[in-house]
Amino acid sequence: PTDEGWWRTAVIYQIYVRSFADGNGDGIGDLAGVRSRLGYLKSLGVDALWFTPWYRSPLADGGYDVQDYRAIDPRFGTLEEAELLIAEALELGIRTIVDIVPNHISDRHEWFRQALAAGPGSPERERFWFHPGRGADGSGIPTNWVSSFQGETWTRTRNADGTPGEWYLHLFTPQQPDLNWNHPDVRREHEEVLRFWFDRGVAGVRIDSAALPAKDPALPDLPAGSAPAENHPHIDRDELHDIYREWRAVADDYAGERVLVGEVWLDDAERFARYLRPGEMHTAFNFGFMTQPWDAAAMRASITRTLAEHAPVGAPATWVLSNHDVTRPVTRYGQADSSFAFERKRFGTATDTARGLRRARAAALLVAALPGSLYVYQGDELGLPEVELPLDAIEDPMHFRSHGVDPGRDGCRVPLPWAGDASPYGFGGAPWLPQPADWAGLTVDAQELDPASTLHLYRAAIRLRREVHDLANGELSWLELGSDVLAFRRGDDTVSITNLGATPIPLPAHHAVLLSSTPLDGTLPADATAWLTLRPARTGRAPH
Ligand code: TEU
Ligand code: CA
Repeated sequence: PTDEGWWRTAVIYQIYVRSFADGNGDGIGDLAGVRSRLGYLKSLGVDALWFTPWYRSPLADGGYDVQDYRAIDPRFGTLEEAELLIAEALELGIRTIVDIVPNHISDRHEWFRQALAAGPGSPERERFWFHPGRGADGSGIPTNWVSSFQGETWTRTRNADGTPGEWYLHLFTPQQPDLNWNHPDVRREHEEVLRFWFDRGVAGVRIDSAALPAKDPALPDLPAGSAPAENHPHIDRDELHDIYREWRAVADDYAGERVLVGEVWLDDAERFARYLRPGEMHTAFNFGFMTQPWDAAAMRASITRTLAEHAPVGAPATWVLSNHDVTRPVTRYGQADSSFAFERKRFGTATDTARGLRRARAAALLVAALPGSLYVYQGDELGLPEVELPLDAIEDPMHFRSHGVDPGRDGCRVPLPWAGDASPYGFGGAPWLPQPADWAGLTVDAQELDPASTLHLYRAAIRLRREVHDLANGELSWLELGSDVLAFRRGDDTVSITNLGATPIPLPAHHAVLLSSTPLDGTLPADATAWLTLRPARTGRAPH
């Protein structure tokens, strides 16, 4: 495919490699598994695949601890297989996006091993943030920065003679030392990694934790109380924009469009949009829908804000209902308390899965009708719920913070069910995370046979999004159909209506139904979305 700007309206499917499909029966998803399921992805109609990190890694954080960017983790396959996969997907018209993690690397990466071996004051340590501790014996932590993972952001090393040594910075786990982006090696290496993958035909990169890599070299403490709005020591620093301009220049060196997709977690809309200025990233994830309750006013405000923040920089919006870090939509939307947070919780009986599924299906159609690109996290097209795992099965490091009170993120990373009545449901070998006993009805095979399934709904939505010109390209204008209704027109005559209220609402006169998340009987039920084509009312003018 050579169409320019393909990413502006693309549907991008996120593959969590470890849990997608297992080709060799060891219970771990792999590239052979993905290659065997390319037909499935083609029939789903997606334009691109984003692979979470597939590089050699100890998997201390699911691969976001990269040991070697130029090798595929042996559990997932080989570099040759990755090249075949990229080429085979492209033959089907499907592009590939890989994940780049600039903030940190694995503590097993050769750079970090060299730094530990070379000791304090060595040039090898300058690629990271090594620092003496505070106090006469150096036992005080160098800054008071807080990690969203396990609290502490510094870990103390030992010297060659066994005595306590310097500390190193890690905004995530101790197995993920932060890189020093003031160091020329760090900049050069990442540009070479980009070229390495662009040379192998990948169409883009997803930039992990993109607002974090730059640090204030003075390493100041955070003030007590709230975080500073300006000049934060490690979030959203101005130097980042130079880095991404360099990356954009690398991408632009390649014929056809190589795309940069940023994971930019920032509350401030203007600061967020700065990453999307011309010459920087092409797009960035919009996490608005992951934090909005099932509420018409809140969702409309989020959509309006998103479109408004993108317009001035000319970047398309993106729409993301979930990913490998957050609770599955079926479970989120099934919570009794509609003011849910996306954070992981233990749900138990507080979740009404049937209602959650109705809403997740309605939300899927709602976002598929919005202008911009769309991300689908593997398994959402099957309506999978969050899995409440046995605590000893959980591997996610987030689980271990606060002494395991937080179940972590593995509940949305359970291997996919493809076929059959019992685990492993056609996944391959005995899955690395246990699958629930009641997933037989959710398998791909079962859903293929049921025209009302969530899989068929996603497939139809993605097809229509491409076929109906106005859905992909039309202007958006709001329709006022009541305070519990989200309704908008796309282009001249295509309309999406979502009923977030408790009772059915009448549909507009003179319409044809394009698609709906639930069967319609002349009205739109609660927790449902319908796509309609409006027809002009008969004017009574005589035909000529
Ligand atoms: O996540 C970035 C990030 O900031 C996470 O802490 C996020 O806030 C949290 O997971 C939300 O629940 C990215 C990756 O998506 C995540 O899987 C990695 O663990 C993290 O970076 C570190 O690389
Ligand atoms: Ca395997």
